[in-house]
Amino acid sequence: MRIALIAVSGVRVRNTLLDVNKVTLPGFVHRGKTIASLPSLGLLTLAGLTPAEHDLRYFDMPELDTAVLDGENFDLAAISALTAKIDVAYAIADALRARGTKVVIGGLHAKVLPREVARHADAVAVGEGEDLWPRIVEDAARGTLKRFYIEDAPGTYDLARSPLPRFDLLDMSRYNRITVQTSRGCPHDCEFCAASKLFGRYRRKPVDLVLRDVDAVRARWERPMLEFADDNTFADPQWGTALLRGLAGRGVRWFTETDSSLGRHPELLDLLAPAGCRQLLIGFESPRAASLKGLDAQNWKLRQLDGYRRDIEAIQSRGVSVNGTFIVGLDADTPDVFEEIERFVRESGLAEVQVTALTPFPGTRLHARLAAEGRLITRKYWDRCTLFDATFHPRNMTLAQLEEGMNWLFAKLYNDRAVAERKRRFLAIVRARRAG
Ligand code: B12
Repeated sequence: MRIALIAVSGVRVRNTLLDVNKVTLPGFVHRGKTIASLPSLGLLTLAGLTPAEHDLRYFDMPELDTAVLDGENFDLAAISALTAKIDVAYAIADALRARGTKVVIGGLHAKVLPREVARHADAVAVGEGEDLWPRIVEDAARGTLKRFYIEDAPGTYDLARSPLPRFDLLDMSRYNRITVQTSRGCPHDCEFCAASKLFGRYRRKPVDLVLRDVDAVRARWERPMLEFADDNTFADPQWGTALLRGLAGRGVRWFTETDSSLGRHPELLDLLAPAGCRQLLIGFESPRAASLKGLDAQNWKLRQLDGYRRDIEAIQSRGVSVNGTFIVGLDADTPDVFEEIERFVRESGLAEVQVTALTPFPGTRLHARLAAEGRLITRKYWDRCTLFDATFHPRNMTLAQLEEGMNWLFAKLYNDRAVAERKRRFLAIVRARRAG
């Protein structure tokens, strides 16, 4: 068969909460541009599980653009999409099916809303693809494709069986970063999290397999910049230590997401920079205790709050910058929370910051709760699941106050001076470290 792998990637921001002029602030746009071109690791992983007799092509299609498929006559198209652009995925699927190509759609949105997705696809992959895809390919080749392919035990795929993602399908000149996965899932259970639903239990990939993947990228690209497609890389410090030891000396630079507990593991911290770690994204979520209360089932984040500044300092003093992320619109957020976040960012010395609006992705506990409380603005708002759009009524402020607050905060955090000041402070730490 001729198989098209189509990633509906790129970023999407409709900006119902942000004044578009302010969003052109350089500090904000820079990160957006940096990540926007990432390819889909999910599809490259499935490609690694496809029998060699099939002919595979990979496409990034951020918008409907089936002209690039003209004259190609694919038998099967595998589409990977997230909630924010599921409408684009549907348009691509409809266009391909009209040409007689069989379409299978998978990814997070398909996992939680398979019946909606089935209206635009011949088959829907519900869950992690590694066990489903070989069955789909076999059935498609035989002409016996089923409507739904559902994983037997959700969120339990053993990462020790992970295939080598087919990085060779990519035109490397198009990408400034590549994703590699080292772990899946997260031990915390935050109400808003749209990933743990799919990735279930926290699982680590054996370090030798991570290194195999990293080496495959290195073979095609000198000194690559990697993003680990993880939810919480250092949740297990012992395995994290082994990972860092393995990465050291490989000449890679990388970025990943983890939680603030890393700041309390000195041995791990000392290994970060030598292993190529450039930046860690950490979800602090809020500097306000009341807003953190009940965010996760164990109140884990609330219990970390007092240590946040110390953790940031511990990590950054090792020459690794922290990109702190904050959520606005949490239930205990009042209109003065924006100033509180700005102050925390300034005083903590964070090198980078991201602020997003609380977003009830379908399938999350947050979505179920806000729907039950009658607080969703509309029943269906998938194209607003961007993290920068209004989707529900906050509890302790109006929508207008949320919008004004976000605009104020963005202007404060992302103007040239504020960005340069954060950079200057971080560079001073790095220089002092080199000198000492
Ligand atoms: C890297 C990344 C990106 C990259 C690349 C995305 C991509 N094409 O894969 C970029 C920068 C482009 C991106 C963009 C966005 N992202 Co993003 N991103 C991630 C991140 C950190 C890792 C994704 C990843 O590589 N995972 C590892 C691979 C192996 O998993 P996977 O892609 O899900 O694939 C597996 C299964 O889903 C399944 N599968 C997937 N597709 C298919 C298709 C078929 C046919 C089959 C059979 C199976 C299958 O099989 C795969 C193997 O098990 C995740 C966090 C996370 N944990 O997923 C957030 C995450 C996916 N992103 C998120 C968001 C919100 C966004 C943006 C909306 C941000 C924005 N404002 O623009 C945009 C989405 C816009 C769009 N295009 O729709 C949310 C999505 C929530 C949701 N339900 O939609 C996540 C979960 C982060 C979070 N916790 O909030 N993102």
